[in-house]
Amino acid sequence: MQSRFTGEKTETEARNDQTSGPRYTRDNNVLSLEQRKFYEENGFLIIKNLVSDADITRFRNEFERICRNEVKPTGLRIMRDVTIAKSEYTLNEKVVTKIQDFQEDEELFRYCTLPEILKYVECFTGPNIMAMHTMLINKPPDTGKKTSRHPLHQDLHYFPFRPSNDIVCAWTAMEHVDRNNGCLVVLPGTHKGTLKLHDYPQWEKGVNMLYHGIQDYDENSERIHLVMEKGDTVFFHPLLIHGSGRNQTQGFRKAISCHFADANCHYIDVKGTSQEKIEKEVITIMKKFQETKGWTMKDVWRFRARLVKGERINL
Ligand SMILES: O=C(O)CCC(=O)C(=O)O
Repeated sequence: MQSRFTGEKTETEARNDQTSGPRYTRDNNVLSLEQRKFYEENGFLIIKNLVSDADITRFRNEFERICRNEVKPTGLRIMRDVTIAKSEYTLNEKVVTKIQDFQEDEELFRYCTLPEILKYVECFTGPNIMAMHTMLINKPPDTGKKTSRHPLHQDLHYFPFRPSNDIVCAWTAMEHVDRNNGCLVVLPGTHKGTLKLHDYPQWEKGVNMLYHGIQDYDENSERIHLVMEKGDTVFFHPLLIHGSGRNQTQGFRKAISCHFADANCHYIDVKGTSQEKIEKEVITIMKKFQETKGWTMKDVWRFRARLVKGERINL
């Protein structure tokens, strides 16, 4: 296999051609052999106590300012839970389930530039790093309708760029998370599979916007619930099947995350693939939020993407 751009094999292509040895991590003296082996086999890796309490307090304060409408960053999308989306119109922290695309919010975007985060990201993406997709998730107490669940999915379903092995998500717990407040649940090793068909699950009491789930996965697969403390960060592969359960507490479970990609990744055309439907849905939603007439999925992603280290290449 050869790079379309230079005619030579890229590092990723060389790694992907290997029949043995590491495919998902790079040797840059940050990860121990044991950590690399764990990610290679499982598709995720938790680094304890990575983000400071002071930074998490700053992210929390900025989130609250956004919820109070005191700051309105360009491009930011505010999502509400399906059970409260139509009943409460005043914006406040209790109706917001998630904010997406905070790349224009200087304070929140600091998360994507933290040296302690990028140091690990580089182990998966290499030195030229793009921040592609940002979220602060505020999982609300479940109203009894189980809509606070996030169905099992693969993040690659939402992404029109490849190769998948050069993309990684960093997800940082902003407080203690466990099964009670709906921590992440992962199916270890599923990053070695392919992208599966996704659609809205048939949940009786409704599903949140864009919460697509995998239709067929092995019900007997091992599941790991990621119990984490404030500041702990999990790095995971975009094909890893994951989701999160109901929040059965009265608190709002918060996490901040960013998907990073090697700037050498390239956009793909999703027409005719299982991602075509999500492309149409995302574009329709974007049109409601800003002037994006005639935009393709690639335009949407170019608008979101920011260089955080090295050189901007294809994305
Ligand atoms: O934080 C969560 O509950 C799950 C987030 C997630 O998997 C996603 O937004 O893709």
